[in-house]
Amino acid sequence: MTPPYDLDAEKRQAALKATEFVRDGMVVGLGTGTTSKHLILALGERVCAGLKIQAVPTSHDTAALARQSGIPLIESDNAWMIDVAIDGADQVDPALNLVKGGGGALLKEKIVAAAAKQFIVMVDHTKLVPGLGGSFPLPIEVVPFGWGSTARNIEQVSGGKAVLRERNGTVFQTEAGHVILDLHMPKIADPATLEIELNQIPGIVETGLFIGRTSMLIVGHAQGVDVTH
Ligand code: ABF
Repeated sequence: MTPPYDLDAEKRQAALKATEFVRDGMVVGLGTGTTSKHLILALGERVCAGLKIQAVPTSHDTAALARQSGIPLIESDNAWMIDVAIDGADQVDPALNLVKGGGGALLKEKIVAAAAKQFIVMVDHTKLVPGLGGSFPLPIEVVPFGWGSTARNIEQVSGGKAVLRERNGTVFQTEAGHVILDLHMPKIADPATLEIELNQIPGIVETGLFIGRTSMLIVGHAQGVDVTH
């Protein structure tokens, strides 16, 4: 493959493939991001054609698009049993570990992935990396109180640089009212250990590391899709 790539087409192909794993009667976790938009639109068409599903959205944007597309939603305070959650990712390593949260929805995304019997990840080919970190910082959702102190603790544990996320000159706020620290590290040598260490720091709500959660990876590329179980 040589540039320029049609990454949106790759995402769409991956999303269309993912819809094949959604069947009548399922409760489906709907991810957030541009790849998930393709998924929601395609699932909406199938719902209009008679597919019977209920869905749990991972963001307000996803909920709005799902409603517009005719997909019935389950309210967030229900004790759902999710059959399959389908979402995008920012990085995927060879062990199918992920960095997620570039869009700021990592908390709901992880809750939904953790509640799902199966977690399907859809990406364009540029998301595949030999190791996590480097080109993409690790998003970490933290409570606003004492965020500077939390950032310092994160830097001590990781050896990286934690940067408060801003959008259009103001501090980015998540749907849960938290802030995001983007942790820049040249390489995350041991993602599983880093996740455990970060989770011990007070103030951290959730990290964008998704370790050992991927049941299936669908990668879009110029010639079609690759599926890895
Ligand atoms: C969500 O959307 C996030 O976890 C991730 O940041 C992003 C994936 O990117 P894309 O817009 O390419 O689907 O899944």
